[in-house]
Amino acid sequence: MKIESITLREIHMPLLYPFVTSFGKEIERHILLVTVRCEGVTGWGECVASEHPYYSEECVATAAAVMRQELIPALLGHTLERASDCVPLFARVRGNRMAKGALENALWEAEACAKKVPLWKLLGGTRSEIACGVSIGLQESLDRLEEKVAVELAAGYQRIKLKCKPGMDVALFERIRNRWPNILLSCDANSAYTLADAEHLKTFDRFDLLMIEQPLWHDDIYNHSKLQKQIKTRICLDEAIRNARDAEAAIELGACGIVNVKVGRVGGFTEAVKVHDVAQKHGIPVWCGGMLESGIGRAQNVHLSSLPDFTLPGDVSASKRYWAEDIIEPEVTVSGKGTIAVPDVPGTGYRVNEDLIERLTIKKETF
Ligand code: OSB
Ligand code: MG
Repeated sequence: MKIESITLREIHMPLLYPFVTSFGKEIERHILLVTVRCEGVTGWGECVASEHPYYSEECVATAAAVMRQELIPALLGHTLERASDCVPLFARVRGNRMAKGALENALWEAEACAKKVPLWKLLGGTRSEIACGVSIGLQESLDRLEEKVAVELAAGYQRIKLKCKPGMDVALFERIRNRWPNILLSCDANSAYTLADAEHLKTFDRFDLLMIEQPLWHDDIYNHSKLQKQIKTRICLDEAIRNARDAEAAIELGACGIVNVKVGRVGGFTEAVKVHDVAQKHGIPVWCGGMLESGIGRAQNVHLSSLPDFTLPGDVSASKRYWAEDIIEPEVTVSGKGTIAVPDVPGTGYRVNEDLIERLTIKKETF
């Protein structure tokens, strides 16, 4: 695959509902998209960085700058055998994994199209449908939260994840557990607690949660291992797992019993598969996280979720939960039993709606 040109653009997409977490509120997504053209095929990639560097250090402005200044020049003109060959080309740029992931994933899509194989096959996937859960942001009231959960359960979703933070935790779990004693329920603190909250976090055990996601510092593994010794509920690490070495360290230290794999957070499909493999080797289940992706990232998450150790429902849900109109056709849909069929056609099986993307584009540069 000779890399002939790359387009970088920023689109703005209003969310159907604001998404509120312990670190902030999102009303409209600012999304960087990349298009890589090589010898007659085109691959699209989505950068999962947000407008603000609140979930991670990266944001739209830094990712665009690093792509423009470093990553795109490192790629242009090269001929790659396979998408993962971009990893050494990017290696001297430290961090900036979401920026790298967007370009790498576009190359995987291009490779799948060039070889006329489904993306899942290229990644090593084994399942034809994936299990879906939802992530429910902080709500204004418990009544509103309960209504939201009822809607998602009626739609068939197999796991409900509640965002939480100090002062908005036990009361939420109590309300939802009382009404639905047997559902798969988990929570995500996005680093809102410290080890001084260990006694309080212990009280979560009585709600029989599938996991508590990233309770402590975003960059911490060691303190999670201390916390895990004090609580029964399994810890799932999200923010703290940047690569397969982190996953190995976290698992061997006993810092988590479950790993959330976000392809952008770990820098692209090559590393995401490695994280999966490390967890699988240790008997630790993984699931695919979400970053409020547009259809491009969402479709790629569907394919990643088909790997064998993705045994828990992911945060990969229907396009219509987030967007009035998604930028792919068909949009991602979820069956009444909370599953998504993994398209078994060359590429991702979703077409990119370029007209709509043009209308949503704020900035565009071609290199
Ligand atoms: O921590 O998983 C998270 C969204 C933005 C940033 C971080 C997270 C999330 C979600 C949303 O939980 C999951 C989704 O895309 O549906
Ligand atoms: Mg999370």
